[in-house]
Amino acid sequence: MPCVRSRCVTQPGLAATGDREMERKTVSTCPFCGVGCGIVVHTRDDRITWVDDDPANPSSRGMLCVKGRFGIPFVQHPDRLTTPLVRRDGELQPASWDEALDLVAERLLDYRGAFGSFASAKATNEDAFVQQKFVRLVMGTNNIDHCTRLCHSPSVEAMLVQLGSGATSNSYIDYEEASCLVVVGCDPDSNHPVIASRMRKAVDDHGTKLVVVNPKRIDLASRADVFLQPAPGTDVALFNGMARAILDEGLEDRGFIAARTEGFEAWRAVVMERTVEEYAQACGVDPHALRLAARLYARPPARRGLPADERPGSCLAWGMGITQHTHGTDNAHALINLALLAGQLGRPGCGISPLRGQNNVQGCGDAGCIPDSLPGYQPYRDDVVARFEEAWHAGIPREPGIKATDMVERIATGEIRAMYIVGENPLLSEPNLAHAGDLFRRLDFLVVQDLFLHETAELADVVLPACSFAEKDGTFTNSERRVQRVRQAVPRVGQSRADWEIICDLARRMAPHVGVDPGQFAYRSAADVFAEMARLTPQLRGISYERLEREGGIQWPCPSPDHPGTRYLYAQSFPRGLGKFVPVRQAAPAAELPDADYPLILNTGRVLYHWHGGTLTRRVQALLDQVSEVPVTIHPGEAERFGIADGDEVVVRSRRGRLTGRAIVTDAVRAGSVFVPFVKLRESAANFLTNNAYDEPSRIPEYKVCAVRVEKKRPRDTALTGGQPTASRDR
Ligand SMILES: Nc1nc2c(c(=O)[nH]1)N[C@H]1C(S)=C(S)[C@@H](COP(=O)(O)OP(=O)(O)OC[C@H]3O[C@@H](n4cnc5c(=O)[nH]c(N)nc54)[C@H](O)[C@@H]3O)O[C@H]1N2
Ligand SMILES: Nc1nc2c(c(=O)[nH]1)N[C@H]1C(S)=C(S)[C@@H](COP(=O)(O)OP(=O)(O)OC[C@H]3O[C@@H](n4cnc5c(=O)[nH]c(N)nc54)[C@H](O)[C@@H]3O)O[C@H]1N2
Ligand code: SF4
Ligand SMILES: [Mo]
Repeated sequence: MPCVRSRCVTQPGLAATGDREMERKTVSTCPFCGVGCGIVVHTRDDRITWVDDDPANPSSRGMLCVKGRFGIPFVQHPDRLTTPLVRRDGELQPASWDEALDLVAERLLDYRGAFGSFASAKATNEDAFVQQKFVRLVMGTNNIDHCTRLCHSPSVEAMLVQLGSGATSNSYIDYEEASCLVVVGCDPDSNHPVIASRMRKAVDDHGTKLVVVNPKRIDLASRADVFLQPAPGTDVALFNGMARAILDEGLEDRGFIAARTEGFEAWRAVVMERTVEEYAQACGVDPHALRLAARLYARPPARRGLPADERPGSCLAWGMGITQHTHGTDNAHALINLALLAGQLGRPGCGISPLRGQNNVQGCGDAGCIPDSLPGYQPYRDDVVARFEEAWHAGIPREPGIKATDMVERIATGEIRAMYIVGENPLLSEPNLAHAGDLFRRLDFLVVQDLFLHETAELADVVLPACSFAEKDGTFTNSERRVQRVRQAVPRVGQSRADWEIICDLARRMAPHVGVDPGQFAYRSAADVFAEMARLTPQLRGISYERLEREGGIQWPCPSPDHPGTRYLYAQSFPRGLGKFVPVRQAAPAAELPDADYPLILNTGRVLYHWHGGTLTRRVQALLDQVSEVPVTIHPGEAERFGIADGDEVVVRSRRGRLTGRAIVTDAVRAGSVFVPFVKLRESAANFLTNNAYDEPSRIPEYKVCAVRVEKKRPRDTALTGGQPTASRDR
């Protein structure tokens, strides 16, 4: 079976056994990224022996990347939490489930009103649905959020305003059927490898045109017809420039604009304020290349094999390079304006894709783990709230809750005094970790529910052991809105339990004290939970476990049991009616820019072999072997300026902290910047350096730009990592 990219690794701990007949096989879904590849988990004597692809899965079509194929040994790693832990005499010590849950129930009852919860985009839809029900019904608050806040919240914000829905509009098959792909601020080869593979197939087999926009020369750029390498934080200028070029050459889709949109003239007036040359200069790209990119997107030449009567389509895909800025929502508006201008929505082979990150970040939002709406993005409107209250036989709050990044900041004001964190590790994933750590330490009461005792769990008052995707039944929803089954393949590790079961047990203990019927948390199975979620969520109403069993994954919206599911959205109209142009002007590129003391821009992101802070992938030897130190990628010009050679151990410092890593000198990064993934290796982690400055509408942190300096590590710089400011003048 093909392994995406040829970078396969050997698999200690998952060595294939000779006699395959003795093995059991369980069809499930990859627990890493939002592509949602189908996997087959092979087990023998209750141990996972091997993971293979699922050729029948329509999202992955027999492909897997290195993490799906070789990254699963974290499931049965000896570090897994096996019992609840309760802090006694300052130490986390093993406790029974009854002791731990009684304590959590008793303490949380005191904090209704000053409570917040993070849900997990790694856990299932069923886990997420039960958690938001607990927070709303038992804790009486809408203070629930998850990592979407750190991820695509600006995209969702912009799409809701302009279109009325926050999901990817198309499917992976549309990338293969497109005549042009525009890939912006993301690195699919490392972060969505199977999507990258499908995009390469389009380019190689069908002659699809490719435009890549990224300050870093990512691998996919080698296949691009146009590669634009803008200065970080200047995407509004770049996309307004493309829009201006389309208008100058009359390539806009006038029929689409007239029939399907509003606000065109006001938006056009703003775009016309500058010329293509001025826009190109503002973002540091060649104006001819900008014009060419605009032509390819608006009117691509038909790809090979396209029926003569079909209009060639363009897909726009983007990632964190767009969103993780103090003007992330403006960036997303600029992209959606472009799609409306060119009419590249609502047909096969076109559409817009904010590439979703975590395996179930789509589903966690769909299930209602966001502060500003109920399951299915339903607003806190009287009729909607009444429907939930009728189903749940008790009142729920109508005030929007506090967003994740604000919950952390509002620990300082006492608005948040207790937190329940499920399957997230904010003390590696939030920006400015020294600051975040100070805040988390000020909580009165912290519960963490996870597979491992990670950095955040170490501060908790109670730690609850959750079981992984391989030990439970459920569903994940991937980046193309496909709801897919997750099936138990191995027995649970230790006393760990599924997240939804733990929360139900806790909720039943607390319910009688807050006027809620404990029967509301008495589900018999994951299927039971899904059935309730589908009943209350219009776009999932037609999906059931029976159908998923029979038909495989189904793409929402699927409003009725006989509906086949939806490949692409917006064929006839947008959920808000007309698509809305929103004028945006380029703001200052970032909150903190280079100066004499910190002359470089730090761009943070990911590498193929690691997952976020590394809680999972540091425990997979085969992946750790590939990348075991923090790579610091630096431009040759800067390397020379700061006396750094390829392979040197280097120290990177910002006003907030420092890390030690290994230099990779390459002109793939833009002059003036360094790229560091945010995985923690050898105690070094990029988020000690990043800036807790936020985009106003979405409250996403500016992970993609802050000012740093880099120097070769000197012998006396031992164990340089952490969050202390590095020079007295910085204090
Ligand atoms: N291997 C692996 N895969 C993952 C993950 C992982 O941790 N490891 N995480 C998953 C998750 S949750 C997510 S959200 C996705 C993220 O997937 P991506 O969005 O691909 O994530 P990043 O690595 O953050 O890459 C963002 C890209 O933006 C570029 N960039 C930086 N600044 C700018 C800018 O100002 N403008 C533009 N146009 N580009 C810019 C960077 O150079 C980088 O290539 O990956 C998912 N997949
Ligand atoms: N500098 C910088 N920082 C970033 C980013 C960046 O690009 N740059 N990207 C941001 C983005 S896009 C994201 S999404 C966040 C990610 O931030 P997090 O979500 O905090 O990161 P993960 O390490 O994926 O955390 C997932 C946790 O879930 C646990 N887990 C796995 N399965 C289960 C389960 O079934 N149940 C339970 N209870 N736990 C489970 C794992 O052990 C792990 O601890 O980081 C953000 N931080
Ligand atoms: S592309 Fe994503 S979903 Fe597919 S195998 Fe890799 S990590 Fe898993
Ligand atoms: Mo993400």
